[in-house]
Amino acid sequence: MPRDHSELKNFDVSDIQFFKRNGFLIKHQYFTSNQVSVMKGKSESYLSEFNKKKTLSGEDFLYEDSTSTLRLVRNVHKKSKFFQQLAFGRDLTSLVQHLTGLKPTVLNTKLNFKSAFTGEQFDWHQDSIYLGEENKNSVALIVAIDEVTHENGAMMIIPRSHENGIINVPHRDKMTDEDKSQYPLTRTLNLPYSLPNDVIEENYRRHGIESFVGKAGTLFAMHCSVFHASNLNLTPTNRASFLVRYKCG
Ligand SMILES: O=C(O)CCC(=O)C(=O)O
Repeated sequence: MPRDHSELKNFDVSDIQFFKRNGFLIKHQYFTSNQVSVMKGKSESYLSEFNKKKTLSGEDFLYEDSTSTLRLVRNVHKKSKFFQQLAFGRDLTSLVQHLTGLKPTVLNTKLNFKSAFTGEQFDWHQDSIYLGEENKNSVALIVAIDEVTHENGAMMIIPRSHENGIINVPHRDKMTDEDKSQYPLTRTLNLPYSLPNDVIEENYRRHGIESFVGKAGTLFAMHCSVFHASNLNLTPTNRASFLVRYKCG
């Protein structure tokens, strides 16, 4: 997918400073509407395949807790040449290199669907606890395939929370009653490691919450130790995104 790299050439040193300090960055309209419509077609083919067969099997296909809606597809770069080229291509890898000063390697990829009416929440968590200590400074790039609004379950992040490093939290199946009382009553089954309320509260008091909102084609960059979450999507609009995590250095 050829792209004009002029934005990268104009990449401001203040973008890099902002990312280093806050652990995130938003680049609006990073991809053109033509590029986005190709991505949208490719991501919707998973949904139409699902609707045809009413199932897509394999451990990479994950469903919402309370409906048969497709929640996400893991390892899309192994299933689709298009997403492979996007994940490994210069559009994204050169951005990560600019932000971190380090050579990125693709760790994994995902399509998150967050479908209209049925897309469920992601509890507060850090990606780095799933990636391991050796990958704690990885970077996630998230491409908005649909417009992300405050209403349709935008990702919320706590700026500067990557400064905490990895917070050691218990697996949900190994929690004591005391541990459980520190968490929201309703939790998604899909995230065994999530962050307790007091950790969120302390960081929120210091740095607040920002939302990843933007039109389709916006690019969100996030340090993988940043605390983040998202709500249900009760709107009639889908909110799909393509996510790549890069190990840096
Ligand atoms: O897309 C979202 O709402 C959240 C995604 C997320 O937190 C993740 O994939 O780790």
